[in-house]
Amino acid sequence: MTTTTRGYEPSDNLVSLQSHILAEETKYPSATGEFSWIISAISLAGKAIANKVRHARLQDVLGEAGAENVQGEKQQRLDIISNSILMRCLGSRASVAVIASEEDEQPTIIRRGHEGGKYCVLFDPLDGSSNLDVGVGVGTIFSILRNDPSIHEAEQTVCQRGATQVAAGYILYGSSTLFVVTTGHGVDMFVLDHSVGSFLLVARGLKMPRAGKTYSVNEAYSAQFPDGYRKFLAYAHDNGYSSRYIGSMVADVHRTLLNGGVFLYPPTKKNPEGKLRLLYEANPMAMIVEQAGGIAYSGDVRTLEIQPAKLHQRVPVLLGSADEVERVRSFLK
Ligand code: AHM
Ligand code: MG
Repeated sequence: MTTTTRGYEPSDNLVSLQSHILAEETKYPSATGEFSWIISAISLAGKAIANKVRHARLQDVLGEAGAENVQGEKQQRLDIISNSILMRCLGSRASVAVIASEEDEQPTIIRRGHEGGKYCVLFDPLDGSSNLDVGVGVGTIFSILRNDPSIHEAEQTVCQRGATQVAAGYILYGSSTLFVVTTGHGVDMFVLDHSVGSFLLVARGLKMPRAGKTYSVNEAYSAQFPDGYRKFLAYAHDNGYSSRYIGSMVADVHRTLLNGGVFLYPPTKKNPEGKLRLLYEANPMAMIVEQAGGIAYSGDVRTLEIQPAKLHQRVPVLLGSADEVERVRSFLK
């Protein structure tokens, strides 16, 4: 196999996500195969959500649902549909202990540890959904944690440091449907082939560029950013950087992963803690980025080291190519 300039090995053989995860599991003699059932549930949900997203305008399911989620954000009809698809796909899998979603106030206990519940699955079912009406790429972000059977309270169970994630990933519903996942041994990327109905491996061991002169931030809020971020932006303006911001985290992080650069969502006056959620947005993206050789920080702490206090906790996000993240950090000191 050859390594391309994008820093990943293209896969010559036809390998589905399902068979890839099963093959990975055989490397661990103690693995029972239960974990692969969880990935298969997320992949099934991804196919169903991709289908809904593609047909949303034709089936007239775009627009707001008329309700707000627990975080006071307007729910789109597709947020609710995607949430329910994930719940239905994951709810039947034997090893799922707890499910937690951006759309639900509290995590749902599916089964206790003594009933076989081994894993907690956290997700943002349809991130960037306010972009749906205009046909922009949106995504599902997920994080998988081990269930500690000695903890009985669901929110406490899922409040684990990102460094303990067993797996993390996202599905991007864009010009193609992509499944990007890590189980802690590099990052692999799959594309949904509608003709065979499977996510097929297109890149194994994806590595992001070490540097990249692109920054991705909602610059309209820059007057509200802490000084260091504004100094970095001034530096970027003077040093030939480009700006790319879709306003859909999965799409913006995916571009940063492939092309390099830095993605930021700093604290603002409106969101002094940052806007993005630690457990099901920042942590899974941080794991993916670090596994691809990048860096992820929230303020002056490595995102994956933060001990969460609550399910819907927000954090500032700074992630991307190692050199670029370090450059931003040098302005923040
Ligand atoms: P959501 O989870 O309610 O969809 O919000 C998260 C989205 C991210 O996808 C994106 O990075 C960010 O909000 C954009 O926020 P803003 O419009 O403030 O730039
Ligand atoms: Mg979101």
